[in-house]
Amino acid sequence: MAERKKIIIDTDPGIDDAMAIFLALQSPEVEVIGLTTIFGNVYTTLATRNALHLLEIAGRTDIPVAEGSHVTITKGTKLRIADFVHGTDGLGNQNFPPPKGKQIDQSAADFLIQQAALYPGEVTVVALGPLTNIALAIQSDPSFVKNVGQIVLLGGAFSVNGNVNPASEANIFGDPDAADIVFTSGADVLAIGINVTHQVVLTDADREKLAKSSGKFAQYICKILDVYYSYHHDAYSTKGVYLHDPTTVLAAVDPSLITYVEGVVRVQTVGITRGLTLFYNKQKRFAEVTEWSDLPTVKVAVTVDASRMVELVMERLMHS
Ligand SMILES: [Ca+2]
Repeated sequence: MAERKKIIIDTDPGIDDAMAIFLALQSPEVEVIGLTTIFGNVYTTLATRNALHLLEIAGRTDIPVAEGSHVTITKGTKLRIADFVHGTDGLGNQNFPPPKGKQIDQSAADFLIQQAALYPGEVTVVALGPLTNIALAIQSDPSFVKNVGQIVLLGGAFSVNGNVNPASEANIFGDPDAADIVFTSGADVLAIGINVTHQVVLTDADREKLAKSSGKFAQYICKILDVYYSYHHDAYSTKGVYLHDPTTVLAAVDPSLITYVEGVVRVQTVGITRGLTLFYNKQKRFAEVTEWSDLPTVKVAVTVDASRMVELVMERLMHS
């Protein structure tokens, strides 16, 4: 068997984060070598607690958890926390007992830097929350960009409306300055935006199937899904939920499930369009130097094999 792809999941669990983490642990194509935590769906302290809890549920306390930043890259402390989407505990208001384990002493950024240096070109960072930790790693170690294999991130709304407001997607909105650093860093970045993840829907019928399965991950996920379903029903009138984070994990597990285009992405950091991701396809050579000129390109996902993705999520959560 080919060597498994090493991945570190940067996460703010989060209901779809929980699904994504379990999915990664159930995917023989990848080896999860660590979790790093960030604010977003919940504050960072709770994200760490939830990450430890999820690994205990999975029986994978061998995987280290490194705690990430409590503030944005510009030291902002007014964070946008999406607990109204995921429950005040981030996991569907289930009031799980506190985890027994503890995070490691290293910070998330230091852990990312260390692992990328230890396995140059081999570590894929799957970023499922605001990009603060990744930007900190880029800023504090000039060799991180070259050492890291790929950064597959959930972020952006490319040619569609955002989900925080018409301009901005939640993870980018959480720390737009960090996102702009990551997109322009020169690292191998693959962005999965909500233009793609909104095509990957777990329907009410899928959920019933999950509930009937005896798989331990399927059972756990069905317990925490209520809040997430009600939010989607109220906000989008959909009979199902978007699988943002699982889609992003699967793009790392099997890149053939998506297609992408390449270009330069900049992030608006101020004003009413703060958090907007703007993709330049490089087709026109502008007469003037622009804020997109001479910057490294990134990959932006455009299509997805949604039915295969949902099938994989179902299979892997049920057979656990
Ligand atoms: Ca997330």
